[in-house]
Amino acid sequence: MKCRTCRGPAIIDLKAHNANFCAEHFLAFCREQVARAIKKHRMLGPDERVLVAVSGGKDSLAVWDILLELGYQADGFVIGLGIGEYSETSTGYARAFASERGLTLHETSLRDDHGFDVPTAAEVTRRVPCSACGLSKRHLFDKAAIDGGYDAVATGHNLDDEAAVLFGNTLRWNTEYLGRQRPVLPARDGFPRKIKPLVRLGEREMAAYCVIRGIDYIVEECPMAAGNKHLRYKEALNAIEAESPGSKHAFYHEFLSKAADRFADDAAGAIADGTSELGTCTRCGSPSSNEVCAFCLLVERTADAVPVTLGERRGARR
Ligand code: Q46
Ligand code: ZN
Ligand code: ZN
Repeated sequence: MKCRTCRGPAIIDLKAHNANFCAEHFLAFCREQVARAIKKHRMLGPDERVLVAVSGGKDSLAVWDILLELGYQADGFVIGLGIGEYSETSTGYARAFASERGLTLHETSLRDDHGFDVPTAAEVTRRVPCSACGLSKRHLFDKAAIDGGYDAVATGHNLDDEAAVLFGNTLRWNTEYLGRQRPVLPARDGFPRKIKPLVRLGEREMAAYCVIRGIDYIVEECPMAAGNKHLRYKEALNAIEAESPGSKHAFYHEFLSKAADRFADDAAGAIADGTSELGTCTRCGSPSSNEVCAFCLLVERTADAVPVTLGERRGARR
């Protein structure tokens, strides 16, 4: 097995790209894939500042590292979600990554700064934990980016994530989501631009990237992800990919080039409906179609709740 670039011994084979690489040229390949995604989808200008939504997992630390390697001004932001030991460990990896490299990492804690955590919010709202978690992350990342004057928020969503979401949206022909499933969401109405620079790289590549770069990350999945249907979609796509390498890439990227525009009206209609009277949350100042935004309502609803510790959650509905 020889490196495609230098013909030296290769350490990784990428069947989807019909290529093998040595460590040095694999890193160069990853950077090139991110640079191509940024250019093709016009994610960032050369002098723009980007805030990376960091979780402590491989994808978010890798995207931060690659953006810096490509010369972008990238700071990190991590949220303490209060999911027991998982959150403490993952935040620890984010802090270690930043401090070893002298980077700026902004932090907030749901429990310390907002009076609740994800397991308690799930119990109070009687919904899946990812619902309150996703709402909190979107709100806090958006607000941190706007308040900090960043041009965009970058997330570590990779090709496997995006293909799995696309698979779910296609299975149900959820045309509104299909119209919105883009690697870039432009800034609008007080929300920052959102970018996904890893859409050309998969999970296996990101894990290899971190190992080669010496980036320590949390390997365990979030304990609240169990039963998540996206995990099942990923397994299904992995089975197809094993038989037919390159399928995931084609599924997602051909969707972007050939089909996404066909659903633009569905997405535009939904955005217009939801934001036609967009004002400002009277409590936090974020854009909101109601007097009080969904995050501030969650803070209010959870204010008097007895904190739930993991393993104690009962009777929550999916
Ligand atoms: S952290 Fe939060 Fe994820 Fe855990 S509770 Fe769900 S959304 S699975 S990326
Ligand atoms: Zn090489
Ligand atoms: Zn608010």
